[in-house]
Amino acid sequence: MQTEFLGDIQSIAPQNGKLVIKTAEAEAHVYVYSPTIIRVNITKSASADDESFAVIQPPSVSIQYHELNDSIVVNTPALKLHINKSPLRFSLYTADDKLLSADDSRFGTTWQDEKVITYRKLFPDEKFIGLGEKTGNLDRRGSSYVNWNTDAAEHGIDTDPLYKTFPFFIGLHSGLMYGLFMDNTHKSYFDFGATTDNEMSWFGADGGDMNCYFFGAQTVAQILADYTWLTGRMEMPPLWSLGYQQCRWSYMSANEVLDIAQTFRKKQIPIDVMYCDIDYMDNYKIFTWNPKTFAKPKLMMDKLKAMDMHLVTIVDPGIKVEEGYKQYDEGVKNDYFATYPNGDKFIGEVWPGRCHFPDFFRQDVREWWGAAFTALTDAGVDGFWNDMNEPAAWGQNIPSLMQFGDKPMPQVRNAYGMEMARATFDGTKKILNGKRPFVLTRAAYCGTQRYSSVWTGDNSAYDAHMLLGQRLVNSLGLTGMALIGVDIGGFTGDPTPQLMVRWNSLGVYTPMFRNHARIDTAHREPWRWGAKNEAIIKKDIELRYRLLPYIYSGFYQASQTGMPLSRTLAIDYPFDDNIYHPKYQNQFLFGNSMLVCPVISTEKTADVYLPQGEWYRLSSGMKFTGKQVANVPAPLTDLPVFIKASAIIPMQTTIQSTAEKGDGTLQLHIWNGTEANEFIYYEDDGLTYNYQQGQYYKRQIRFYPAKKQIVLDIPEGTFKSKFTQFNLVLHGFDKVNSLTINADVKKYHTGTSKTTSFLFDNTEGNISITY
Ligand code: MIG
Repeated sequence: MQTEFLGDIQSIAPQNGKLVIKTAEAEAHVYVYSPTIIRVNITKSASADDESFAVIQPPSVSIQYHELNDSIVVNTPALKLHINKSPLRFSLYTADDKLLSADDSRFGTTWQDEKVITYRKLFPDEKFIGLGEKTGNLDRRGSSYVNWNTDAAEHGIDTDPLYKTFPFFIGLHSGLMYGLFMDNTHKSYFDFGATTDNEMSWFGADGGDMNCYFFGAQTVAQILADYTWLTGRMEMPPLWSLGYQQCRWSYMSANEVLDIAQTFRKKQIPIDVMYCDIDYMDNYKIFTWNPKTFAKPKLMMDKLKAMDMHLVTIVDPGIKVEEGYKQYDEGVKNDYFATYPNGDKFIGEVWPGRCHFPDFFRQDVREWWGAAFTALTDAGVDGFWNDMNEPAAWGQNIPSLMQFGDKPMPQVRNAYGMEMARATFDGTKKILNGKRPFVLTRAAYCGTQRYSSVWTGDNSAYDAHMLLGQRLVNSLGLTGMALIGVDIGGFTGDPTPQLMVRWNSLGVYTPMFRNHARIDTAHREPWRWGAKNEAIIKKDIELRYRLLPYIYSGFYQASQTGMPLSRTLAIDYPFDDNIYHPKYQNQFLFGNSMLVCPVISTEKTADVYLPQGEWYRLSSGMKFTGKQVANVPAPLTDLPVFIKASAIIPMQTTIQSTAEKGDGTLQLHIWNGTEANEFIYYEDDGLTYNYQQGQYYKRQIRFYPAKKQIVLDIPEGTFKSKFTQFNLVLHGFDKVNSLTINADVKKYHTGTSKTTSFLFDNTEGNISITY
C-alpha cells in the first residue's frame, strides 16, 4: 500500500457553473450552492454520475472566481475559498478574511488504495459538535468515530458505531464557526484530534469521493438552516405522534393491546399511540397478521379508533424465504432482492428465519414495498416502524460480497435504512388518502428527516444510559432530524421505579415520547410502579399534553428552518465554555425557551448551569440570574426545568388524546423579562396535508417589555383555531390589575401573588394588550 497525495494543479476551467481543477491524481470540482455553502468534490472518477441520497438542491448556475499567481479564490458574498495551486489545498475564509477551516498544508487529501482521507488544520481552541447519533461528549474534540450502520444491541455508553450515519459536524474556534458535510455512504471515519498531537483533525471513507460541503454561516442556527435547505426538512408530523406512545416487545395479542389501551383510558392517563412489535405477524412475515392472536385486525383497529388511539406496527426488511408467501414470490419473480455478484440471492437469518433483503435503492422495489402496506392500512394502521434496517442479520456480519444491483453493500450500506424509510413513507403517503403517515426508523443517513422520525435503538435501564440518550437526542438535533425518541425506561434491563419516574419526566421533553421495553423485562406501563409513582407519571404525561401547542409550534419551526425541538445549548450558546463541561453537557433547550436539566434518579438536588440571561423555575416561579451554576432541588416529582425570561409559551388544559378538542382556551403564558421576544403560534388539523393548501392558523405573538405591550398579529391561513379564547397568564410581573385589550379595559381575572391571568376572546383582528 502506498499513500498518495494530491499534487499540483495542472488545469483550471469553469464548466456548467462549476470549477474543474485537474491534477495528475484526481479532479476537484468546486460548486457554489448559496452564498454560505460551497462544495468541493475531489474525485478520481470524474465521469461518474453526480448522485446523492442526501442533497436535494442544485448548485447555483455560476461560480465567481479569480486567479492569482499561487492560488485561485472563489468568492461568494459571505465566503472566500482559497485554492492553493501547488500543492492543491483548500482553505475557507469569511468574506472579511477570517480563516474558518483549512487543509493541513502538508497532507491535505490523500489516498491509500481506495480509502480517501482529508487532513485538516486543528485550531488550538477548536471544539466540534455533531455527527448525530454518537456516544461521547457534546464536544467531540479528542474523540474518533466510525460510521457503519450497526445493530448495536446492548450498546454501552461508549459504543461506536451505533445505528445511524450523519457525516456532518460543526467546528468552533476563535469565535468563528463552520459546518462540514462529507456526503459519502461508504464506511467512514472522523477524528477530532484524538491521536495527532493536536495538530490535525481528519476524516475520510473506505471508497468514493472526498465530497465535502462547507457551511460558512456564523450562527449554529443558520448553519442548520443551510444544511436542512440542502438536505431537506421534515414535514409536519401527525399531531397524534406527539402524544404519549406505549410500546413493548411485544403486546402478544389484540386482546392485550386493547386491554392496555382501555386501562389508559380508564385511569385517565393521556395516550395517543399503541404499538405492535414483531409478534403481531404470522411467523414474522412482513405484511401479515398472526391468524390466531391478531385474527381480526380491523376489529381491533376499530376499537382502538373508538378510543381515539392510533397503532404503529413494526416492519423489518428481511423477507422470509418461503414459497407461497406473497412478498417472497413477487420479490423472487421480479429480482427485487440483494444478491451475490454471480446473481445468487443473498440469504441472512433474522426473526423469520432465512431471509432475502429488498433492494431499496431501486425505485420499482420501493414502489412495490410501499404498495404492500395496504395489508396494514386496510385495517386502519397509520404508523410504520422500520427496524433492523442497518441492515441487521444474525451474526451481524453480512459479507461484503452482498450487492444491491451493481452496488457492493459496503458502498451504500449506510443509506439502506434511509431508503427503506423512504419507500415506507412514500408508499404509505399514497395509500393513506391525504393523511400524514408516521414513520419511525432505526437506521438513517443524512436527509432521512424528509421521510421519518428516528429513535436511538436498544438502550439500557440505568441512569448513565438515560443521560447518554439525552446527548444522542441533542446531537441528532444537529442533523436536521427533529422527531427523535429514546426508549423511555430503558429497553434492556428493568429500571428501578425511581428511574422509571425520572425517565418519564424527561420523556415529557423528548420530541417523541415513547415508552418501550424488551421482551422478558418487567412491564413498563405507568401503573406498574405503585400508586404513588403512577400518580407522578400520570401528572408528567398530562404536562406533556398541556405543552402540545408549544411543541406543535416547535415542529412547525423545525419544518421551516431545520431548528430541532431538543437543542443542545451549543446552538444558542456556542462560545460559552461552561455548556461543554461534562457536568452540564446533557442540558438542553426544549423549544425556544425551556431549559431542561436531566438528573439521574438517585439525586435529589442538581447543579444546573444557566447561561446568560434570566431564568424562572417552571415549578416554583423562582427567578435566577444566568451565567452561573445554581444548586436546585430535584425531587422525582420535579425535574429541573427553567423558563427563559421573556418567554412566550402557549399551553392548553389537559386532554386525554390529541383527538380531543379540550376546553377551547389557549393558555398563553408569558414570563417577564427585559428583552423583546416573539413566538410563532401554529395550528392545523394535525392529520392531513391541507395545511399545504393554506389551511393553517399561524399567529405571531410579540412581547415588548419596554412598551409594556403584548401583541397578537392578525392570524394567517384559512384554518379556524380550536381555541376560541385566550387566557393570558403573566409570570414574574409586578401586580397587574387590569389590561387594555385594544380599547377595552379588562379587569383582573384570577391570580395569585406570582401569576395573574386574563381571559379574552380569540378574535381574528390584531390584538394589542397593554398592562
Ligand atoms: O432483534 O422487534 O431495536 O426496539 O423491540 C431485536 C424486536 C429486534 C430491535 C429493536 C427493538 C425491538 C426489537 N428489535
